[in-house]
Amino acid sequence: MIFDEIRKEVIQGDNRKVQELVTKALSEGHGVQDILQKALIGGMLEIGEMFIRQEAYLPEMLFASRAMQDGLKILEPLLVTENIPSGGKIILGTVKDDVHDIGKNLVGMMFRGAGFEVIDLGVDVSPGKFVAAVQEHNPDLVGMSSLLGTTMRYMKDTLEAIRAEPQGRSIKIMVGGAIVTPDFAAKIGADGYAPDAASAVIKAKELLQEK
Ligand code: B1M
Repeated sequence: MIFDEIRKEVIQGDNRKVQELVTKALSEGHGVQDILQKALIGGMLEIGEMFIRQEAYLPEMLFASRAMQDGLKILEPLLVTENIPSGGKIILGTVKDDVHDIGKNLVGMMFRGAGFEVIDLGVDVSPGKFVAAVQEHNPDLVGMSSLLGTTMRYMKDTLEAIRAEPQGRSIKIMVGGAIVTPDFAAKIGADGYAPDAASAVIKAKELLQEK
């Protein structure tokens, strides 16, 4: 099955083969979401499990993530076809001390595809940097991503720092990332949580309608 082959090459970190196979899967008629979820993200989850079992180490995870992101480049034009201007400005970033950006990039891609203007602050974004961006861009929504148990607390710090700004109370704040749960989001006072990139778009639209 082609999805098994893609997962295997993601784990091997062979970006050229991943791109070839993703192109082949599309030409065979497989759906974009299936290729993304079952093959590319599936491969990343598998290498994560290997990392826990100490069958893979950081360099392998890094190569796998590059291969996954190169595969994603083939899917990107197909993921962002909706492109209707929606009149919403979103600031997006991975929180302080956290460099995981595959999920955040995917969320950003989907937001752009849904017509939002996205200002991506990148990774390891401190509360102060989020606040400076809020002051500069006056967004409708701030989205934070975290994948580590050690960094999710910065979501709370960032949220509180934004809320302390004059315009901060009217900005919707949304969180996500593998470690984040709906309970955690509610506990820190976030306006929204989404488990994946597609539902992040739905949630953001809901939140912006409330504004
Ligand atoms: Co890291 N890492 N990593 N890693 N890494 C995890 C997260 C881990 C679960 C692996 C494991 O142990 N099984 C573990 C965290 C454990 C924990 O805290 N509970 C871990 C660890 C421990 C670490 C280091 C500490 C390892 C070390 O140094 N000893 C280190 C930390 C570095 C740092 O950040 N300071 C580290 C480093 C790395 C790499 C750099 C090698 C690499 C990242 C490369 C990159 O991102 N450019 C990496 C990778 C690749 C992973 C795994 C394997 C894959 C993550 C990923 O890309 N998933 C990961 C294992 C896993 O998650 N099972 C792991 C695919 C991606 C599409 O999913 O990001 O969850 P995700 O995003 C989803 C949703 O969560 C959601 O939508 C996305 C799309 O559906 N979403 C949002 C994300 N953000 C959202 C925001 C929203 C809404 C939804 O609203 C705003």
